[in-house]
Amino acid sequence: MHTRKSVLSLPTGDPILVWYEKAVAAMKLRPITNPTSWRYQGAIHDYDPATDPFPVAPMPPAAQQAKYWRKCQHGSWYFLPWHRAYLLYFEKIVRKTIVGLGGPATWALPYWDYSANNNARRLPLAFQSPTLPGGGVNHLFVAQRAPGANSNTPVGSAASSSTASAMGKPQFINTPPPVAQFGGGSTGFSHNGAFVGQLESTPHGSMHVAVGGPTGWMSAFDTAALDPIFWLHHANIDRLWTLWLNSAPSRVNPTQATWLTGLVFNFHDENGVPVVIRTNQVLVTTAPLLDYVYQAVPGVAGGGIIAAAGVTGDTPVPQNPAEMLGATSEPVTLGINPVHAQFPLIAPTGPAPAGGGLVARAGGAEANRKVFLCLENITAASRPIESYEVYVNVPAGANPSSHPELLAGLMPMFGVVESSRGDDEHGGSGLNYSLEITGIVADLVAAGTWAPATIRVTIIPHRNEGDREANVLTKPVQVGRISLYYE
Ligand SMILES: [Cu+2]
Repeated sequence: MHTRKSVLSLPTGDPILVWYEKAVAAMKLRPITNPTSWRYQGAIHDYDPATDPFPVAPMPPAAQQAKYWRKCQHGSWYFLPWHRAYLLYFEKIVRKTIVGLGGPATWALPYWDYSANNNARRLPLAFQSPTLPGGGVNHLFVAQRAPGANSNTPVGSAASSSTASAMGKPQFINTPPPVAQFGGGSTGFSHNGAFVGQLESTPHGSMHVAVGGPTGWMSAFDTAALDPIFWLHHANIDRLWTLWLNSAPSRVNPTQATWLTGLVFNFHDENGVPVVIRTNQVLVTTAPLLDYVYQAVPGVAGGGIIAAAGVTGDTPVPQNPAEMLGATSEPVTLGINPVHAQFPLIAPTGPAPAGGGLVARAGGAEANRKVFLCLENITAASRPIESYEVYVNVPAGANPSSHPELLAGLMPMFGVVESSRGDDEHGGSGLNYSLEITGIVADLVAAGTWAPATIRVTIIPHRNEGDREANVLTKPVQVGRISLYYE
């Protein structure tokens, strides 16, 4: 059994990182026509000849590219199982490469738990320097990252690394019409798609852009996996899936056959041989094919080896149908300055969580009603800023940043350009987020400041704490519609 360890627990010069660097260097030397090469592995996630940092001929045949490249699953319930399979074969390729170089067959991918504390958001030191301690090129270094990322500044913010919202979701599958749950919505093949699940949004998307900044590789689908930190980031996301399942008996994976076996994932194994794998084959990480567990950070609750809980079972049905109480009537264009969108709300026909309902949340039919803000069809023609912060009912004239209690959440711009393009692999409808604001509305009701007939949404750029002055938004982002739902 292989153990994926926390990179935070590895001392400088630990063999896990030393051998990872050597393997990345070796994989970079392989031509892109070799499925075990660094660039081929990156192209499996996404590939765009227009943004390829190293365009060179020859390329793999078009039919091979069509079958294996540009297959990352986003905005979908396939997000977690597809990326688990992607990491699995990548790890096997790296391990075989390491063994070929004389390294240990016990090697396993480390994970980056950036949520552990504020210092944990510093990029691991082994990735920051362009040169190795003994001289020579460090192949874990990438220049195309957020300002400060390679000079030991914590990337992102406490908000962008927070797992609280994702881990608090009771269900895996997004609830219709647009309520984000843990794992994403029921879709077909989805290079980008419908509403993301909460884990895919934050911390996944928000930490992608925290590392990549406005223009770096980690901020776009087609370059993200070229950064060696990508794989440690996704190992952490994969670990959080297991932690979520282990956190309560009621937290279970979907049972639908379409999720379990309906989509075939095509990869190459460590020998460059084509393999086919489906969701139902990656649900238990201790199964012979996967053969790994996660090691928790010592001293953290639940410390010790984390074995996979491949739990599958029925998910509870929401008690109330969702109702839309209001929406913007025109698209909203985001910029560098705060943008406000105010729209009227009708009274709900079902039990009301707002007004009297939320006050009585402790019991009765209203107890389970929740309030969601949905932001749909978020598009941009070129790369904008990392993320936006969405606030509810900030008092007129006030600085939103000084009202963290009114922060509904983040809208990471990871993949916004790719998902705005209307080509064969991309829907063209942009990103879609839903943010739960039940707690904010309840607090406003309790304070007597909630006006049930209107809501005012304020959206401002969110930047890495370390480079607030360095990044300036230059490209506009459009939000097709903002709406409020009671579930
Ligand atoms: Cu990702």
